Amino acid sequence: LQCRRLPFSASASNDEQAAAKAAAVNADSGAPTIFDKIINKEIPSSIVYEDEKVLAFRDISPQAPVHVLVIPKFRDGLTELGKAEARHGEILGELLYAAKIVAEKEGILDGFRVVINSGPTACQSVYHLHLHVLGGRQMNWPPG
Ligand code: TR5
Repeated sequence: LQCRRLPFSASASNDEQAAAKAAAVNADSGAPTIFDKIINKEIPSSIVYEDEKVLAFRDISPQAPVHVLVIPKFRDGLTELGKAEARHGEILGELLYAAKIVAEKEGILDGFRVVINSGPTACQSVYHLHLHVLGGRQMNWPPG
């Protein structure tokens, strides 16, 4: 299994890239993830938006000028979108709406992309459901 990750900019430090790699796993074990530590503020993140259910923070290895992750504060079994059940419908809607709020705050409502990688074949690396909000440059299609 090969997930090719090309940094959009060289701005991420070697330490940041090493941290991102260290956290990467390629299967859903259900174990706590690095995002729990971000939610609990045990490790710092650059928070863009927060409410009682949702947290949005900048990706450590940005693939576009704006690259924000939107996550549920309570994972509740949502390690990946492919594990969603009917009871998750409300939080899934809230995450999508939070993505729009992030796009508005970041000034990219003219065009932005929301991506969810679900499972190893889609290159998911952190098993706590998250939406990538990407923008600030011309996006291309199809995605890789
Ligand atoms: O590959 P998927 O779709 O699972 O996305 C996971 C994302 O989490 C990647 O884009 C990583 O760059 C990002 N990531 C990983 C870590 C991290 C992070 N974003 C912000 N802060 C992070 N810390 C502190 N540690 C990470 N390991």
